[in-house]
Amino acid sequence: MGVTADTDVKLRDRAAAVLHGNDAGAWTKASPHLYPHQWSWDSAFIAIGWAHLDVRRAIRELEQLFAAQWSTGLVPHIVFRAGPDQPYFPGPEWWDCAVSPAAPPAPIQTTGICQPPVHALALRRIWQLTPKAQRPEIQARLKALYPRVVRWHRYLATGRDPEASGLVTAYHPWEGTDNSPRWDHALGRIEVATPGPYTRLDTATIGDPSQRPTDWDYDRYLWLVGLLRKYRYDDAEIHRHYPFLIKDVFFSAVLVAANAALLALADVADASADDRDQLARWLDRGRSGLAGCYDAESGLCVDYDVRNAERIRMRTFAGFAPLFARTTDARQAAAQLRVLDSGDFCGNPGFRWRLLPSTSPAEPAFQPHNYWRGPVWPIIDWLLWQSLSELGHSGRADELRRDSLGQIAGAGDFAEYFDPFTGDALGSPQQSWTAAVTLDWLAAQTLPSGVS
Ligand code: 2M8
Repeated sequence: MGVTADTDVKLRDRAAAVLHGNDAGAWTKASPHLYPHQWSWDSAFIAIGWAHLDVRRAIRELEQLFAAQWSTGLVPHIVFRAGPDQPYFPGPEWWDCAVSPAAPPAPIQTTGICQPPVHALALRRIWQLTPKAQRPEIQARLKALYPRVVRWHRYLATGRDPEASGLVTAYHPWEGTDNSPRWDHALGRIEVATPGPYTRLDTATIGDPSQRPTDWDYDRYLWLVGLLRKYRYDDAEIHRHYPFLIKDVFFSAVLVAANAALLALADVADASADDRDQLARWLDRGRSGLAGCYDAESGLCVDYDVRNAERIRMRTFAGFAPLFARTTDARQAAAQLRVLDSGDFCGNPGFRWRLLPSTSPAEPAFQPHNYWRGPVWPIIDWLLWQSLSELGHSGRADELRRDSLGQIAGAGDFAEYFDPFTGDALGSPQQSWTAAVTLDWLAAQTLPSGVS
């Protein structure tokens, strides 16, 4: 990473201190003030971080999250666990998930939407890092968790893909990349969004509203929650009536990688032949779904707006879905790598680090400070690093790892996101998942080959 081993040790200690600081015992706050509850994909990344400190604590994180799984298999995007002294908006009353018979019983309180399924990747990492002496215990816990993760993937492959297209339908911008310009057009069709009176807390916590979504966005986010509530979070009803249905290529790519990770753990988990067949079918279906969204001209994959029956041609990190899904098509991978390092993405001459921005600087919607509209997100570069390593592009993968560590060390904070031009920290400080992937990156140089 261009810094000394001594600096690495300090960075590791500081990253570990962030996880310990945000640790609530059996689950970890996504960040100390802005996000005081348990978030789904944050928890998966966090478990990867914990796995470098304590594999028991790591698997506990996932067990705790899956304790809030819905009977449909959905793993909710937030499990509300913090007390009233740590407010977050919108809280459980906005979601009112008790309207759904599928929601977990009180006192568990959750939202009714979900986030990308990074969990299987975390489970695999935990197993890879489990010391021999702890293998019997962790294997038993992994075996208990595995069928729940399969159920989660089944929900995504069925409830979220009634067309069996291999592509996951997202219901809400909060299903991962909140104010990404990928959603602008679909949100723009919602002319009247009157969710009722509300007070945001996020802009006050962050202090600089230009780093957060606008009120126009929040009106629509909350109005959509009202509709989901009206349809009692029932997937069939939602698919019949609801206005925001997007085939999300990034979410779908993570599911492909996650299905592969579950297959890799099938022997450890003693998975049934049926589950193995099913996982392999979802994996193939996901790959062909993504192949159908690939635009050879731009070299990027495109999302699809189901309600408006149109492709969403927006140059964002999601366009690299084939890479995130570890595409088996070598020509496609080569084309994607060329676009990745072009001036439209990592190769932009003004960038401080050669990292993947959330939105291309060539897009008119690009804003270098604003959340998912431009900044670099370490977890996204971590997913890309994993994929490139697995695809055999170890040189480029290692550059991503070193630049990511350089960015975090240089900014002096485990920030939520970073300005691509200056490398400055943005959003929430002490973000758990940034600390977690830092721990994984720092350990990567010492892991035996084949582990990353
Ligand atoms: C962000 O989203 C939350 C709502 O879920 C928020 O803005 O309040 C997103 O970056 C999301 O992907 C992430 O899981 C969450 C917690 O880090 O924050």
